[in-house]
This record gives sequence, C-alpha cells and structure tokens, in this order.
Amino acid sequence: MLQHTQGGFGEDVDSWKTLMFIYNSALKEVNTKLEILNDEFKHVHQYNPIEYIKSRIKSPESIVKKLKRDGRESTISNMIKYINDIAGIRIICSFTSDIYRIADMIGEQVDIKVLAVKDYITFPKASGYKSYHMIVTVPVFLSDRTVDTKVEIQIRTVAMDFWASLEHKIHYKFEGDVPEYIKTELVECAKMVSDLDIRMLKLNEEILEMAREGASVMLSGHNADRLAAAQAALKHPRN
Ligand code: 0O2
Repeated sequence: MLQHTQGGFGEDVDSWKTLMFIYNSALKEVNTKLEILNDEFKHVHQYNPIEYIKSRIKSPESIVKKLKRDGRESTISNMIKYINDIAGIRIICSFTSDIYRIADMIGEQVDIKVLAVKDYITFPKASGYKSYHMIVTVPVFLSDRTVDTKVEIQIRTVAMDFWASLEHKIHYKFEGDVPEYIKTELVECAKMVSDLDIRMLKLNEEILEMAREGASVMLSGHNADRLAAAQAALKHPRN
C-alpha cells in the first residue's frame, strides 16, 4: 500500500539524487496534466490556450544563493521547506485572458493543491515584471509511497516572456546592479508590452466576433435555401 507523505519528503529521503528524481517526476506529472488540458480545450473549443511550455530544475548554485539571500543555512531540509521553485514550469500563452483560464483549470485538478498565488499581472512588480505565479503540490506516486511535491508554475503571455527573458539576462549581466537608465528603459518597454497584450487581445476578440457573425450568416443563408426549397416543393409537388 502507498504511504502518503504530506507536505514534502519523508526523513528517509536523504540523497540529492533521490530528491532531484522526485522533483523531475513532479515536473512530468504537471506537464502531462497541462498537455491533456490543452488538448481537451482544443477538442472542445477548437482553440489552443497554451503556446508552449518550458520546465526546469533550479541549479544547486541558485538554490544555495536563494537560501543565503534569506539568511538560511544550505541544508536539504531548508531547501525542501523554503525553496518553492526547485521544480519550475513556465506556461506561455497568446493572450492575457488565457492566463486566468489556465490558472482556473490547474486549480480545479483534484490532486493539485494550490499553496499560494502571486498575481503580478494585476499587480506588476516595480521593475515592470508581469506574470502569474502559482505554488502547487502535486502527488508523485512511488512504489511504496506518495510524495506531495512543490512545483512553481509561472503563466505569462509571449510578450511578457520576451520582456522577462531579456530583463533576466540584463539583471544577470550586471549582477543585480543595473544602471538606472536601463531600468527606466525596461519599465518603458514593460508598458509597451502591456499595451501590445491589450491590443492583441482586442484584435483577437474582434476576429472571433466576426467569425461568429460569419457563422450565423452562413447558417441563416443555409436556412434560407432550405426555406426556398420547401416553398418550391409546395408549388410543384412531385405527386
Ligand atoms: P530564476 O533564475 O528564474 O529561477 P519565493 O520563491 O516565493 O520564495 P521570490 O523569489 O521573491 O520568493 O518569489 P517571486 O517573486 O514569485 O519570484 C520567483 C521567480 O519569478 C524568480 O525566480 C523569477 O523566475 C521570476 N521573477 C520574479 N521577479 C522577477 C523580475 O523582476 N524579473 C524577472 N525577469 N523574473 C522575475 P528566481 O529564483 O529569482 O530566478
């Protein structure tokens, strides 16, 4: 029978390799769930909310850096307890509306527990950073137990991802000490990204509306043909 370990790993899990294996398995679990949700959405609505998915395991250096930043010792138990994004998944979609749609679908999965949400879309960071973050746990089913494992899910548009990738590179290059004029430029670019997202969403909604109207015109055209055929049949009955 499977033993269910709540909130992390049992005391017996002490090796780095085992830990990484479990975090990797959690990424696979979430990836599969997302693929199924995306396929189902396409099947029902003839539309793909997810453009693509990226996943990664945080490097040991980044884990140690984050623990140090928070004034904690670099121990395995601290890492499990305090580092929420050892397993990270980034979902990239076309439109802002897709972000909330995907977040809702994730939240409704019965075996996924949402621990925390950070909505940097409604409340962007001062840097201009926009993204929707969810910290969740997903059960990883092993031969003798189930391990609830933390995964950070970041959901953002293609435009937001473009901005965040460049900003991350700049931040890394200047080791956090980014010159003021570059920071100002990045904030300006973030505004342009937000404008672009709003305009693209509006454009898409207009196109969808036109498609809906087109379909109803076609339908009424079809009905008109059927009506004319029925009238003709009444005028010229075969028998
Ligand atoms: P990397 O290299 O992407 O892994 P918490 O994780 O909740 O304990 P934290 O780190 O303050 O605390 O959480 P937050 O703000 O949700 O940020 C987590 C991740 O979001 C970061 O991980 C980045 O991936 C991304 N992020 C947050 N703010 C910014 C930003 O201003 N610019 C960019 N480009 N990305 C950001 P890491 O570990 O910092 O980096």
